[in-house]
Amino acid sequence: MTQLNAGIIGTGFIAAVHANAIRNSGHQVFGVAGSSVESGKAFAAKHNATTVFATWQALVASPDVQVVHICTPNALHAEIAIAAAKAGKQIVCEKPISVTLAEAKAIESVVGANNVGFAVPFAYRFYPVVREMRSRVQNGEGGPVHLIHGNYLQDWLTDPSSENWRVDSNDGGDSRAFADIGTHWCDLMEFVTGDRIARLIANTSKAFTDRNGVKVQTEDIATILFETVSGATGTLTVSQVSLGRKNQLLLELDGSKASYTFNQEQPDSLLVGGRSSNQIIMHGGETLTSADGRRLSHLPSGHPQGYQDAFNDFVSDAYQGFQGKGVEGVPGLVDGLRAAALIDAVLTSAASKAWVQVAETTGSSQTKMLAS
Ligand code: SOE
Repeated sequence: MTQLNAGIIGTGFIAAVHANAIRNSGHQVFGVAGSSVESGKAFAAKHNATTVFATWQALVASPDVQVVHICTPNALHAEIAIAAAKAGKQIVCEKPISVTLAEAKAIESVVGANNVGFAVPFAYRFYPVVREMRSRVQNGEGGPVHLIHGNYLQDWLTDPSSENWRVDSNDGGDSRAFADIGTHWCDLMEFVTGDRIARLIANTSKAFTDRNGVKVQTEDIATILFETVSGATGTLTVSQVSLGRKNQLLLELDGSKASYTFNQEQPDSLLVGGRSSNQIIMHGGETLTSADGRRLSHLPSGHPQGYQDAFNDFVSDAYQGFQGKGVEGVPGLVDGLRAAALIDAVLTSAASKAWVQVAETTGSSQTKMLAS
């Protein structure tokens, strides 16, 4: 594997996670562009980046940068991704890849025309027990899945005075909670089951009508009922105002022979439910049955792997793909487009209070409203 030079645009929490993952997977944090030269310099010093670029445009244009990591507010993603694709760069773009489905399709068109790699950090796919869950569900061990349920709950926006660019639809887009974290849950569910949400009905709400004297335009909460292509029914609750839940992505799949529960706040174990007994499967080469779960178990059972470990493996596998050694399971542009279609469907349904068909992102780009 050749060491690649990465350029990171953005200097916030997730940019630091990207920097750690780039380094931990054997690549170089070559450059950074922040919202100011000062923020870039501070980030570069902390993450041993070689170069501080005055602007993201200069980073994208640099012949020394091979992979561009987009870690800015959502409203900038499409413009930067399109520029990076035109410059022939490999791209890692934070979710959501755009603030509209139309923008996502514009990215798809330019990325395809320039034949560059594109990965989206739906990194929860990279916990070993998630791969175990996927293997068991998709090999039929649990029987057909008839019910899918769960939530993604956080509490970091429960204080009405809490500030964040995501609250402003000009920076984050028209959806906040669902676009930010609901898309993670949907990606993980569809990745693990191999199924797809066919249609949904959504409700969104705000815990506070204004924050710091500014009228709130984006949702704190989304509740969704859905049906899948294979005929399963499901529910999802998304909230960033649920005190005590820090980052609780909970995915539960109920099949005719077994049920499976993954909780991101206890990511080392998978609960397998049965009629006569339940099992708790721990991560580890000696405890997991799936090759993928074992591949991603870097430490023996009982030595917890966490969020940064999963992110490291996301970057490692994505970079192998950028170098022509495609690894199955890396979330790519098609998954970013899928998330954009789901966001579009949730916003359309919440506005119309009707069931909507989730747009096929390989064909029509508009969500169709259905009679309920
Ligand atoms: C904030 O909600 C956030 O950092 C998300 O933006 C990430 O995608 C999620 O993994 C953790 O929470």
